[in-house]
Amino acid sequence: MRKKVTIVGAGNVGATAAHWIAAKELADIALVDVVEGVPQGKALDLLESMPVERRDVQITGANDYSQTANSDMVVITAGLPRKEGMSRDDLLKVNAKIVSEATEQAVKLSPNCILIVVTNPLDAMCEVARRKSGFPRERVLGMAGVLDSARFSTFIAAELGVSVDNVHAFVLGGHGDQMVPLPRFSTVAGIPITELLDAAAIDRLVKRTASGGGEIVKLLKTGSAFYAPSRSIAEMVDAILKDKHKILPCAAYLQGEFGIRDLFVGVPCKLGSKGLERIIEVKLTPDEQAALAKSAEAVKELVGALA
Ligand code: TXD
Repeated sequence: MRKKVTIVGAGNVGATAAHWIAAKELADIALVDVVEGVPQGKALDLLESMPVERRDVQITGANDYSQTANSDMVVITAGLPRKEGMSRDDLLKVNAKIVSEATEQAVKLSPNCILIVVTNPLDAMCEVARRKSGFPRERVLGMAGVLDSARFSTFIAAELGVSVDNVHAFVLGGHGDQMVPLPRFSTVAGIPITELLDAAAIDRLVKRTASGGGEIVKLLKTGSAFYAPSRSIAEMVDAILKDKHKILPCAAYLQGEFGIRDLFVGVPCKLGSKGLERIIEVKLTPDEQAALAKSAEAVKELVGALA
């Protein structure tokens, strides 16, 4: 039987993730959104592109969860953007309610699914989904690290004038400005970038990566990045559905790894059909460890404000 992926939130990120997943023929897709007609319309439009693409994938859209039953994976992108006059905490609470409801509804019909949380603030929303689902940590992951490392890779490749295919960037920590890039583990054709770029250049690329989301928001004016985020979701879906045992940076619930406990933080994760198979721990320098601890502290604060 074909695999099935539910995507909650048929906005920019959710609908474009559906596009990548369908184009790669990874799974049938059920799109869910609260806006009447939008998940139905986008699902039908995408379905009608499949004969041209020559892919056999079923794509449905609905305002309820009836078509999501028995999904192998559920991706949660539902949420509201921050509006004027809204504090970070207000947004946290609004999106926590949305993610909590989405989790509850989705896991009722797909009790064995693997959850991928995308909604911001990412690491805190992962905790909401973990609590609500009651799933073990193997089946609750957050997408952010694949995106952050893709942005870092883009800038490294451009700086050195080499193929993106040669670049492997390594990031830890929370999403966006909480990111902890590790240049000594970021390589070009196996060579650490610390051998190829001076400290000032690396610092410049790191800063651009950490504010990569903001750079896109500034250009778009309305809305935020969605091509790279949605492609990053498809990467995690591919690794899991194809049982690839692929190591990708993801938000995972740490249980003492990297000296952090009971918190979602971005770390290298081996992904396979069971979801999280293993967290890959590396020895950090005191500076890197301190940056990661600071990143974890920010997540802890947000999780504390959830109650
Ligand atoms: O790296 C990352 N994790 C991120 C996260 C990268 C990019 C975007 N990131 C976050 O994903 C972003 O901050 C948002 O919290 C989500 C979704 O971003 P997107 O750009 O797709 O936002 P949209 O276009 O506003 O889409 C959100 C959709 C919209 O269609 C709403 O109607 C829908 O969510 N929505 C709901 N769907 C289902 N159920 C409920 N309750 C609901 N509420 C809103």
